Amino acid sequence: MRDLTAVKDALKNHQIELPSWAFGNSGTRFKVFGQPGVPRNPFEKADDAAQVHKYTGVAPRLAIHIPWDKVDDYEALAAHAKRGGISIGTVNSNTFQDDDYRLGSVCHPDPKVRRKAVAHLLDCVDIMDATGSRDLKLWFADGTNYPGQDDISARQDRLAEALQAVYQRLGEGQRMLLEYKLFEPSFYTTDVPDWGTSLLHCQALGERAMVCVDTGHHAPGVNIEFIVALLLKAGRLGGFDFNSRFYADDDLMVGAADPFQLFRILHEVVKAGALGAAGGVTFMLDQCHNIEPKIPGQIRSVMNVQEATAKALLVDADALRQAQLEGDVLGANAVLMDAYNTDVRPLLAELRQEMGLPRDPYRAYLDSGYAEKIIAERVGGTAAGWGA
Ligand code: RM4
Ligand code: MN
Repeated sequence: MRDLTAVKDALKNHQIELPSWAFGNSGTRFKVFGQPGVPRNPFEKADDAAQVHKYTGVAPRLAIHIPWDKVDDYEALAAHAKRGGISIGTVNSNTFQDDDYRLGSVCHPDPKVRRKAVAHLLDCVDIMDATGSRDLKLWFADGTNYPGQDDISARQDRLAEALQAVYQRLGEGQRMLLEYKLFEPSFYTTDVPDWGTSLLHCQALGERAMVCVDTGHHAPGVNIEFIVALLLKAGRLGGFDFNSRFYADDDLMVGAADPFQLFRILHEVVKAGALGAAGGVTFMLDQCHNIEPKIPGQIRSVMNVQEATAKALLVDADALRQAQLEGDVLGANAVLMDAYNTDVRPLLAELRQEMGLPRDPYRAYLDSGYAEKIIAERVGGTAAGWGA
């Protein structure tokens, strides 16, 4: 796609969803560094997310995590978000921070614990009904640490049973996204460790069960764009959790560690025509800003995704196909690299101007005074963070 108007239209319609937890305090198991001005409740998280949308124009949804974002009135939260110009997106479940889940949640050997976990997942669907969310995202910390600790196969049966119960409860138009992760917190087996496991469960469930690809959840060196291409072909790519990593699940800003990988992933998405809303792929960030300021970190991440997407849209598809069919190895590679090596920042600045947005959202936010305002206003109360 080299017609610049078409490229710009595609970029205008490419929406990126923000994670509520990126606005709260976070850290490693060694230390959480608190930052001034951090939101103290989900309403303030929505206010901060609205800022990211205000300056980028392409981040109109906020994903929530339950119980981190538990409120008495979810309709009120959705209405509050709406007043800020955004809406509530994916509802993320959390079955990993309760003492009962020491040996797992939906895969736990004790049916009582499994029932508790399923009840939480069903509560999440109720929340989706109240907020108007489309997607329920499931990530399970379930697994084992030692060979022989539990029965690998029996745990899969327990998982399938729990997923079935939740799938049955989904309302019309709602979907279930099953996220995989190689390891951590479990070190020997993980019950949903890879895309194959996730896909098998989704296929057993039905069309509205889809795979979520978190870009930080693979072994080093795994070719993620290959997985993306296959899931797109199977019609089962439900969404991304974008972030970048140097070692494991680092949750750093997307495009920071390997912008070329992000481009290659988005090239597969663009080729499959799955960039816009009709493609059914949720492009979410799943990141933590442990040492950098949070709202600017989110703005930078959105811009990084936009830059990689713009480059993917600039790939000369005809020239690429031609070179591939002719077996022109170097020519085909050059077509891809030409697009990747294009400086798309002027194009994006122009696009933002056309959309009535600042040419540089990052700078515009810094100059806006919002950071100083929340630091002055948000005094007292408990800053949001993991478990708060
Ligand atoms: C997990 C996974 C989930 C996210 C939690 C916080 O590793 O990536 O998507 O909700 O972390
Ligand atoms: Mn994730």
